[in-house]
Amino acid sequence: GYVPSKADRITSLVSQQVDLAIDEGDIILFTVDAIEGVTPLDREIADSLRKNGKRVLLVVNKVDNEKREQVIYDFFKLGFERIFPVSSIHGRGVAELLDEIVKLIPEKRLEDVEKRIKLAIIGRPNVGKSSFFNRIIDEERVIVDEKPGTTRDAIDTDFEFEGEKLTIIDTAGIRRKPRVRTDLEYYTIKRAIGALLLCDVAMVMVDGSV
Ligand SMILES: Nc1nc2c(ncn2[C@@H]2O[C@H](COP(=O)(O)OP(=O)(O)OP(=O)(O)O)[C@@H](O)[C@H]2O)c(=O)[nH]1
Ligand SMILES: [Mg+2]
Repeated sequence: GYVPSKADRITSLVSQQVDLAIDEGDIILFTVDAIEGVTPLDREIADSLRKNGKRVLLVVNKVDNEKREQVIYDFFKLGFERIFPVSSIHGRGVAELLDEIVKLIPEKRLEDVEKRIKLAIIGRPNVGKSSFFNRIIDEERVIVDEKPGTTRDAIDTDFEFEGEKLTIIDTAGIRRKPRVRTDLEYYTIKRAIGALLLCDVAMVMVDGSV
């Protein structure tokens, strides 16, 4: 039979985390690091994102000055049509990105006017996802509430931009070797609780042999 190689297993762990993280959002903000450049893990994440049909915007963070604009072209390697250079520290490019996000919304809103569009920030550790999250909510501070994730640092915050109701979600950094017990379990448990809240009858199954 088919024996997955170590490389396959590593890839699937990455795509597993990508799938779980993107499930959280309607629009995915795939964040990469201009100082580090394109890394193999960025490529893996990009490949996993392509397999999924969600709308993805490539955000190149840490573009703090014009000089650094020159390195962003390298990120076209990741296969996205457009690149959004931002600096979470200085705030460069953030308004342009939010404008683009708002442009993507109308189609969705026709279906359900009350639906909040969820933006999920995903990417490998240390690219500046949390800094980017903070920058967005600081700039557009019409925050309704902030919900910390259980044990993970996954946090979502409601905010408004140009009259649009949005939610932004900071997710755990995607790793080659996820901290399975925390990163993956967080989403699994969250989903199980979600199902429990939606159902009318919950069946509890126990192991009679113990
Ligand atoms: N120069 C520069 N550094 C930045 C920028 N944004 C974030 N950083 C730095 O990048 C480092 C990581 O930032 P975080 O926001 O914690 O990164 P993260 O992606 O949330 O990391 P994980 O939560 O571990 O996945 C910190 O030292 C930040 O100060 C930026 O726009 N420019
Ligand atoms: Mg973070």
